[in-house]
Amino acid sequence: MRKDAKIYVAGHRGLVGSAIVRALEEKGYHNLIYRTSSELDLRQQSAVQHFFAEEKPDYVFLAAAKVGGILANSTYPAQFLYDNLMIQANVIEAAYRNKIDKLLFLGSTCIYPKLAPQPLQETYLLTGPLEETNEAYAIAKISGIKLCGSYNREYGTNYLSLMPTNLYGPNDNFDLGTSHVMPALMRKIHEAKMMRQSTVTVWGSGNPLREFLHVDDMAQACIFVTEHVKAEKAGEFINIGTGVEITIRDLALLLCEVIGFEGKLIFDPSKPDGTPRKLTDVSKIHHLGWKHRIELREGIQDTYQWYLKQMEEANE
Ligand code: GFB
Repeated sequence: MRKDAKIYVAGHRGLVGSAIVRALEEKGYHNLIYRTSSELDLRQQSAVQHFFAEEKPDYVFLAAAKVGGILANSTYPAQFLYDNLMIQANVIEAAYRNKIDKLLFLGSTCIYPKLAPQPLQETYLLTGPLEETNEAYAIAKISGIKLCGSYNREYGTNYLSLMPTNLYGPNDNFDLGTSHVMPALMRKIHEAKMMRQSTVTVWGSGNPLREFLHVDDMAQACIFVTEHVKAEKAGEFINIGTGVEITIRDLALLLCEVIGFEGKLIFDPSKPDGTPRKLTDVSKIHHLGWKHRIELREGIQDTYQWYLKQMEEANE
């Protein structure tokens, strides 16, 4: 990528999009373009076609998506399926029509079958039934992978798909009803400490295993792959993760330690556990030359500092 290449980051205000913008700017890319969702509704085909025809970007990072935690996924399946199908179909087709050099599509490891062998190798896609709590989202993301692959096969495009494990970091969604576990527990534990409460409620049994990747590592992976990997070398898609997992219970305990909360954890079995385990096999991305840098404790400390700063600014 030339430093003056015109790069469109779709979803630039979200967790991943904002990290990609930060990382691109740090690396000296200076011709970035973006639109808020009120300026450009990516679900509207003609608006997307018009935007691409006018701007003609060289590269596209497709980080715009309807996302959320386990409860949001199971409460709003229609929105998760429709919005994501529309966004990705419109952007991928507009990229093709406007001869974009390279497009990066981002999915999630929830595309894998619920009970797939662990760690999850890329070849396990579509080998079994999906986890029910996020089936709609997973079907949308599998369609996105297949869309990129089909355009590559039929039209010779260079569209790559990355499947990150559970991400966290600055600019995450901290709304307790719709967020993922990391921001939800960070907020709950912080608030319990401030209010001198003796307990914090953790959803589910605490037994599910998850793998967490700091979003700044994810942004580095996105840029690395865009700069160095061709779609034909990547295969259908590439897992991005740390290859290290932790139970939700131990994650909660680690958060308590970093935040400095000494109360007790209470588990709420009325909330879903979701998939029991989803550990990525990261050999493919390691083989291509990328590895994560930020370990979990350090990443949580960094995110908590960011969270405190946001709280301070909001109270000023
Ligand atoms: O992060 P999370 O919402 O999503 O939940 P998934 C992970 C685990 O943490 C589940 C538990 O077992 C939750 O029950 N958990 C404990 C909590 N306390 C909380 C809490 O306060 N809030 C939340 N949200 N969870 C999502 C998928 O799955 O992960 C998406 O629904 C996507 O499709 C995303 O793949 C990365 O890891 O279960």
